[in-house]
Amino acid sequence: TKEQFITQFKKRLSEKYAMGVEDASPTELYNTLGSLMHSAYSSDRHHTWRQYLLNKQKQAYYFSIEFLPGKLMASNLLNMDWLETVEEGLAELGIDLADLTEVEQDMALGNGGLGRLASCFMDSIASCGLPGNGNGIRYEYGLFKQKFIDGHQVELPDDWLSTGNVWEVRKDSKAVDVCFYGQVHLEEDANGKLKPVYKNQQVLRAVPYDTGMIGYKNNIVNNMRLWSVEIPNSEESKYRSLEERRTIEDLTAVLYPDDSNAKGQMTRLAQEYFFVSAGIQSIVRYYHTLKEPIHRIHEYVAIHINDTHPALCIPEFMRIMLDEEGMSWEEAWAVTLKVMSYTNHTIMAEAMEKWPIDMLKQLLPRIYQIIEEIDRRFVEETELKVHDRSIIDRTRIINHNQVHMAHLAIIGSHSINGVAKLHSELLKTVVLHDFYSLYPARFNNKTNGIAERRWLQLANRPLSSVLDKTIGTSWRDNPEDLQQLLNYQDDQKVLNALAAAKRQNKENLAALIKKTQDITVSPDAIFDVQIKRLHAYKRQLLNLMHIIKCYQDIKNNPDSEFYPRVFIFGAKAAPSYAYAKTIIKCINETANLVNNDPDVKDRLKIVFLENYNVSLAEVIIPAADVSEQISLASKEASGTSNMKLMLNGAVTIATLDGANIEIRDAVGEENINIFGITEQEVYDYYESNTYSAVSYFEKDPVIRRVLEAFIDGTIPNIQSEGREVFDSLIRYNDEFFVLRDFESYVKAQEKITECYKDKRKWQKISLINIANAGVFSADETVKRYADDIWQIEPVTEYSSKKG
Ligand code: TH1
Repeated sequence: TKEQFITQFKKRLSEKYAMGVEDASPTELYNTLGSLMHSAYSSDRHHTWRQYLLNKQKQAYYFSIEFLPGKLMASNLLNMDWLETVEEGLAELGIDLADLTEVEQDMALGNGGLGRLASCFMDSIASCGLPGNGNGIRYEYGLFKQKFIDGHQVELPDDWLSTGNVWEVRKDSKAVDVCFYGQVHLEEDANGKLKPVYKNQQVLRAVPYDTGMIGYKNNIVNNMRLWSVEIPNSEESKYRSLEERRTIEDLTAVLYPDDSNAKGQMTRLAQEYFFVSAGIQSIVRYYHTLKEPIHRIHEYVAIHINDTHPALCIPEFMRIMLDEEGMSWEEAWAVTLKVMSYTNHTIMAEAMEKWPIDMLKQLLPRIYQIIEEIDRRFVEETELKVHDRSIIDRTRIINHNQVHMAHLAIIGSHSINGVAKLHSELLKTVVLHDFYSLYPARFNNKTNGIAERRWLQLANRPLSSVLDKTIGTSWRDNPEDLQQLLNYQDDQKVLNALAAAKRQNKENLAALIKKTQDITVSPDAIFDVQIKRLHAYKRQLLNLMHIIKCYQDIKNNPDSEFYPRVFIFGAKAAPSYAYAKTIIKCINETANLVNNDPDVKDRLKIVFLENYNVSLAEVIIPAADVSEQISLASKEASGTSNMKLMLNGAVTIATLDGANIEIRDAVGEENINIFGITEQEVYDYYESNTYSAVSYFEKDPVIRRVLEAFIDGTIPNIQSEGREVFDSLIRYNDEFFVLRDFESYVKAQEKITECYKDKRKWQKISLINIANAGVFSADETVKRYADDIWQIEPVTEYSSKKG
């Protein structure tokens, strides 16, 4: 109760800081609340763990080199069913919960969609009562903080642990050793079995930090285990200089900020092996406590490989089965295949991870031997199956002095899935077609999903309360119940209430924009939002070109009617991705020009919010009117901001790419704005080699005028950047067909403006989007993973109540 909470809170504050509420800072109050919550869910956590152990339940382990939870306090309070009580209790003490959550640093151990998906899954797995855990790296520095200086992106370190972390628990007793480098050879042991003998290995200690993943009002608390590197006591004498120690500690120091762009670096490879080896060792160690025979481990353990970064799970698991558990190759391979499953998240060629043989051999000599043997057997086996030998060349793991990680992941997994229907189809028919012909039964689709509790209940309180009043509260437990909203699509009172909630969120975002960027925007304008990593294929440039066209239209005809719009961007560029940074500079300079031009009369505003992250997304998404999902068809595997924006009532403008197609199917053609060429047309262009960007420049005066603005000084301060953009389109023939799609994009934008002017029509479309967003709940997605891939089951009612 509220009274109990107040008593406990004051007591804890006094114990921790010897202070009263009046003297404590927000940080001290935050830490006090966090510590109180931690004590409260710890018994559930222990109990959940005991249940899994006693029931010997099969558990899934989600291996991901990225997790992007954002802030945990509010979502933990919600899931613990403490939110209201704590808010009221704190209010009584004169404290605003929002001031405390403000103190929390975003946990940003991921780049974008892939890492955020992993965290949405962690929430949903626990909320569905499923036995599943995360395994990853505890980076000391998360994704860089982005600043704009003269319109350029500048990266600053994200020292997120400097203020402590109330949610994690260091588990010294669960630490394991991970070995690198050295030499290895095989020797026969007493039983005539070949065993590896190592020389000159580097031994590092992996220390786990566990964070409870709290289920939604179900008393289940799963675990996200993140590993940190240390120098083992036994090795202390070896690393005497500060520099030597530093190179070791670097292993878990920073997250690689490359989104879908593999980077050939030893530290990255060592990171991959480090968390894979530590995770698998701790799983096998736990398995032995069950006292079940090792050849049945697949009945108790499922390991999921999130993109190829953890693909070394396969040879590492083999290594332990062979070298430590004494299995034969055939036995070890049989269980490995049953344990492992893999998700592919992109078809972009440059994201296909490959490592030079020499690097792998040097860093992980035993693992390399095992990969060689997997490859040898794959070739031997496949030769018997196929007529056309060239297929082997295209599918084997080791080729052209490189180890192909996707091939390793596919050959060693019983399930391979894409993340949206179109993406999974393209895997089968194009990108992984050879593998599909070898192993058709392994391929399946699991369309991504989102943690709807965070993205609606927590992020959008005004909308949540309208929903409660209109359709009751069952949607909070069962997002599919949002469908009931469809009964009110012609109810003007409900439509008005939804519009009022949107208005409140827009005012909130407008205030944030004023505070952080000192730009005044009107909530009467259309809020048009594109939030995602900056990447050429995502085509922020297409958006910018349309904005420039609007600006030129206004300049040419200052008194013509132009419906006010605010174009809002949030995006980080990989620090090494020069072209992406160029686009950022161009958007920022265009913003400077447009926002300060008196002719515009505030009808057009451009806001590029700095440092886009989960917390900022929670403010932007509820305020969006228009959702920009404009990647070149076939390039965006799924997208997930598309789902979050739809759930919050934004109307989508989209190409037929990724999950946009499934959004269209859910809302109907009339309630989404589709434009642009299809994936088939993209492939036709590749095949016929007939695309000519310059012809659009020559024949379309609008395109010509817009592109000239990049190089003729219209937009100031982008001499080199404007030229670079211009050349990318005209000289290098526009790799992502921006000019091809421009005209249909402009038409779709004009349709949006017309539609928005008809308030009632717009509100109805917005309602239909909210009502149909339930299908994208990550709860449903993880249940499909659980049933089809992991074969894990929820804790039973009976055993979960015991205790
Ligand atoms: C993203 C995809 O680009 C996006 O379409 C998808 O919705 C999301 O994953 C979740 O499935 C990817 N992020 C990365 C990051 C790295 C490498 C590949 C991908 S694909 C580092």
